Amino acid sequence: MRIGFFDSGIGGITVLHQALRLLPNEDYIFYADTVHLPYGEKPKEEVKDYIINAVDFIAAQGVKALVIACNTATSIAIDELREKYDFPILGIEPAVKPAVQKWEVNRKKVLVLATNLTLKEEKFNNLVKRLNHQDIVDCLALPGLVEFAEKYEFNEEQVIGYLKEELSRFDLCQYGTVVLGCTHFPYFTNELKKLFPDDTDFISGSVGTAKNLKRILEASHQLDHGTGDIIFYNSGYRVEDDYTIDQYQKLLGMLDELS
Ligand code: DGN
Repeated sequence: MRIGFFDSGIGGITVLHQALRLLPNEDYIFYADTVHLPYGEKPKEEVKDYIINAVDFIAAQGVKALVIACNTATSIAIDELREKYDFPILGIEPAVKPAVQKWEVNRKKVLVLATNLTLKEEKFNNLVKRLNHQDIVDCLALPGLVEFAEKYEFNEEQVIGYLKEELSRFDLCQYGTVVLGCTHFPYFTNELKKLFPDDTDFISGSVGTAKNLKRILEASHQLDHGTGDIIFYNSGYRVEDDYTIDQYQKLLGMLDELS
């Protein structure tokens, strides 16, 4: 059986990329809710409905596990989804915990970049509270990066201009770790790196999520002998045209180069 991956758009590919590295002998379904993206600026209840409909569709295709490869969707719907389905459902959350642990060593602050919805949600705010370090964690929503990614605009100059403006009110030298708390953001790691001091760390939850997925499949003896084949769906429709499939594959290639 295949493993499902879900995001509002191409962000989920950054998590799928990590899974393909760790679990190359699995086959996958990648579902992007392209009709309803972006999720990050919409009302929570509306987005929750989109997520439930999408996951209903994915479940109907038959999957042995599902990765909600979207921080926004994880923060607003993961508990409900886990109650509804009997296959394992993994989420992704801003990697604040390892970032705060780095503060213990370098005494430099943490900047969390995510969508507005993720940053507003209880799940994220409780996590920061539990770590008891609200004083060293700053947050910034960057919806523009989701837009750039979805238009396949990885044009460095434009992206850097946007980032410079959004980051202008922060003293970037005070940060030791930047948390990429939206799965669309790793595409822009190089641009972000240009703006922060050289020793700044950039971390996302995608490696941890892929490791968890492997651990769960191993523990339940569900590892397969597949070929890394991926079936793509855009909002309930199987993607069959070569151009779009090629675009998705190119993104995986681009991520190979970034890492
Ligand atoms: N990629 C998603 C995330 O990780 O939060 C959301 C992007 C969006 O739809 N705004």
